[in-house]
Amino acid sequence: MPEDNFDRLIELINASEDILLLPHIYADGDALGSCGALSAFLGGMGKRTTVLIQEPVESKLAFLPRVSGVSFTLFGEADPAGKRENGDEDGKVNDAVIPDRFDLAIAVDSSTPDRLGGRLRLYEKAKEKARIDHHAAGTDFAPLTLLDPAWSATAEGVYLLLNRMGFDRGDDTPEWITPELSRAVAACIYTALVTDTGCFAFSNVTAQTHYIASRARALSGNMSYVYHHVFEVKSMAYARLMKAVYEKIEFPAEGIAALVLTKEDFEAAGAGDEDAEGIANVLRSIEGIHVGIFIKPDKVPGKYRVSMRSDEFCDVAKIASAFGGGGHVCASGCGFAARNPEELSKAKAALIDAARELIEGSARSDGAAGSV
Ligand SMILES: [Mn+2]
Repeated sequence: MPEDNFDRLIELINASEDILLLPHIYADGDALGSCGALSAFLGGMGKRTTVLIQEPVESKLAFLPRVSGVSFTLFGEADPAGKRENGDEDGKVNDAVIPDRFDLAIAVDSSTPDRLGGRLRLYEKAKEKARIDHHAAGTDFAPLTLLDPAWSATAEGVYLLLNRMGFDRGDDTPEWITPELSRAVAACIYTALVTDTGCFAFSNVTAQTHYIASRARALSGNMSYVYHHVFEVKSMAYARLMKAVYEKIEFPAEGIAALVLTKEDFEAAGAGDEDAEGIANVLRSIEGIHVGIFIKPDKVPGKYRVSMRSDEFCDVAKIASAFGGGGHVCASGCGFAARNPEELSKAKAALIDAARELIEGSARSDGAAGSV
């Protein structure tokens, strides 16, 4: 990325009055935090900004508007009259409602145009378009892009951009950037970093990540609530579901934990798919377990989805691909159909056999690791 892309984007921002910020669909902490930081800062400059989101903000990130003062506008509810008069069949606002409104649209943390969902039309209608991102794999869909795959989060790029515009410059910080404004921007950036790095645990973390986090923390004050809300708080339905999880975990062979949750388990807990997030990791987190196999019902009746997790010792992507799925060495998945409990047990047994073979194979190829 040419360094002067920063300057070109700053020129576009300075020349714009009305700016559209678009996080990717199913916006995460980085997408929303980066947009929140940009929106707070640009708002402080006197720009009109709209952060247009495709779905309601996840409850774990609901604190962001409170700490940043930024409101997120839900696409489809941007104009209730428009929704009625000009809505698509699915009830969402179409672009006739906001025609040619924006001087500048910025796609944030979005690696491909698809990631903008139905808002792509609004992006394309803006007079000027840009993209800020950190995904190495993606499409170069914007006329101007700020992207560095070495950034742990898009928010690193946002910090570097805003820093050039006067943010966090110590005594040289312009007066219009008040401590309150700095606090709001910093809280958003810090949230983005915490979420995209798994609390600074992932391999994407660099010295620059820690530097920016340190600066953000210095400006924002205590941010421990981010960890609490994003990683610690679980839904009540998750808690109820966990009773079933611990009752039903099986250890069919050394190093293997297997779990089947049925439609009835979900119904009894009042839980949906979103409440089952992280359960596969629970299996892997048990001491001595190399492979965790979590089977849950698919939305399609008679079908099941399998999430597998492993330690470094086993490549569960091998099992997943043998069963028509795919994924990564330590996290992969597949699906199968089962019309009755017998077929479900058979499929589970086949997966367990595959895991057993995988563990035995790994033990043979690395004798010492076998006893880990
Ligand atoms: Mn990101």
